[in-house]
Amino acid sequence: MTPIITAFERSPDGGKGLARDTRVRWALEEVGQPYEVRLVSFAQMKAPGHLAIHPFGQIPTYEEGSLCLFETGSIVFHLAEKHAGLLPGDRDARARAITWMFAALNTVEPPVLDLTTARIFEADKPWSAERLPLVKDRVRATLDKLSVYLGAADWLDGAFSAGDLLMVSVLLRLRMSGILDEYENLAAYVARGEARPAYGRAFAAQFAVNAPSAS
Ligand code: GTB
Repeated sequence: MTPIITAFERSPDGGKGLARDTRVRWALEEVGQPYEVRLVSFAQMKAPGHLAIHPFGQIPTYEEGSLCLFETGSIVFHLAEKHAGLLPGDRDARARAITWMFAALNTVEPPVLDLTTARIFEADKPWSAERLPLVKDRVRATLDKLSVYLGAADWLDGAFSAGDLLMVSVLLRLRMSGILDEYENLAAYVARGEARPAYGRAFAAQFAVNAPSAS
């Protein structure tokens, strides 16, 4: 059965691959699972048909027969449990990889999202210039520790895992701010993730839909 995911009909990022369907596409590509995509407009996301599978009216979703999932982390975890390649077999190593999935989404992503909000959506506010440095420093406080932990390792805990997939995806959102380049090892870590053939296929698939030149 070919799973179906949802993605923006046209992502506001113009094909940079920052919307969360790219994470799900990447996981599907890593495990070699073909998939179909249903593109949805903002209006469709808020309509009853989509709300029946995503209570908050967002993308991505994942449908596999009668199973409907939302929340990117849950979808990636489902794929990692169902297929080989994204979680180690050893019980303890698996628990650590899952811990990194949570760390990416619960510890690292919140300040990163806050920075996106501050840079893009609050840029015209009178208090923006005063607040932005504080928000950037909160991102740095997290990245300082992540950078020390990663050190010279290729991945967070041995082999590439779903934890790395989500962490690289979160860090990618920092590139435009310039903060990622302040951390040589984290920038190299993200580049390693992007160099994976599965990421390349996922990126190309979303780019084909969202690139400014796409019809
Ligand atoms: N916790 C949920 C998950 O992890 O799946 C969050 C899902 C979510 O925020 N989805 C966003 C969405 O549907 C798309 S990814 N937003 C529409 C809405 O809420 O009405 C967020 C996103 C959008 C665009 C960019 N971008 O242009 O760079 C980046 C990220």
